[in-house]
Amino acid sequence: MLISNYLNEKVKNGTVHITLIDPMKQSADVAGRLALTAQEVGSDLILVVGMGGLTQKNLLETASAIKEKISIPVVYSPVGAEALCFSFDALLFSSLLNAKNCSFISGGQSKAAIVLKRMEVQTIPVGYLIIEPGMKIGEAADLDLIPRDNYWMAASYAVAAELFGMEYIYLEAGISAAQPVPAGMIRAVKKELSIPLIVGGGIRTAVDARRVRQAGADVVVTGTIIENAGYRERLRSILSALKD
Ligand code: 1GP
Repeated sequence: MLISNYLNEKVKNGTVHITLIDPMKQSADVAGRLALTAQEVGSDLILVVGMGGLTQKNLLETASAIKEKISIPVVYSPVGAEALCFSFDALLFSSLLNAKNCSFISGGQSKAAIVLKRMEVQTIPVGYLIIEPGMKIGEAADLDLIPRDNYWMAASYAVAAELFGMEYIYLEAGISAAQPVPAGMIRAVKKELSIPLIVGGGIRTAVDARRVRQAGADVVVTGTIIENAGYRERLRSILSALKD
């Protein structure tokens, strides 16, 4: 299955939900169980992202534990070239466009590019933009950070990414951000784009999810909510706000 076709079809039919799992935050077995819950509740795709200290072993074990349990696609988004694994259905090939450190824009990606092409790995080109506060990734990348009230700056970067040929734009407030990307910014970016918009970071409740969806997000990513007790119900209420 071509994952970009799968995603495009889903986007045509409504808002897509992605559950983000960081292999460093739980054992591989637990990651598999979380992915299964996400699938049962209605998530469309699992995105594996290792935010810090990801090892090859960890990634391989988590990938196989998740793949064993679920049938929805599992996609890997490498932060650098720290660990690679070919058992994912596809790879988000993201460029962090508002980084000042060029290893986040194209340097890290170039280290893996030839191998990915030779192995015929499906890659989905994504223009990734970090919005204030940005959290951990913001600190690591040394950013031209987009302030929460600078809608023009966000839209300008997003349109530049579209013109570069990216298939998706991803507005990221940061893992565990206190608030999601502002609805006004999502609206302003969406208005300028002809490609789908992914929004993530700080989405904790059904109210957040509905706001982000109504502002124009085509794809909504949540991560942290599955790390806490009661995650099945919380995820269920987010999914109902996105899919009703
Ligand atoms: C996906 O970074 C997010 O874009 C995940 O953020 O952990 O805050 O849901 P949360």
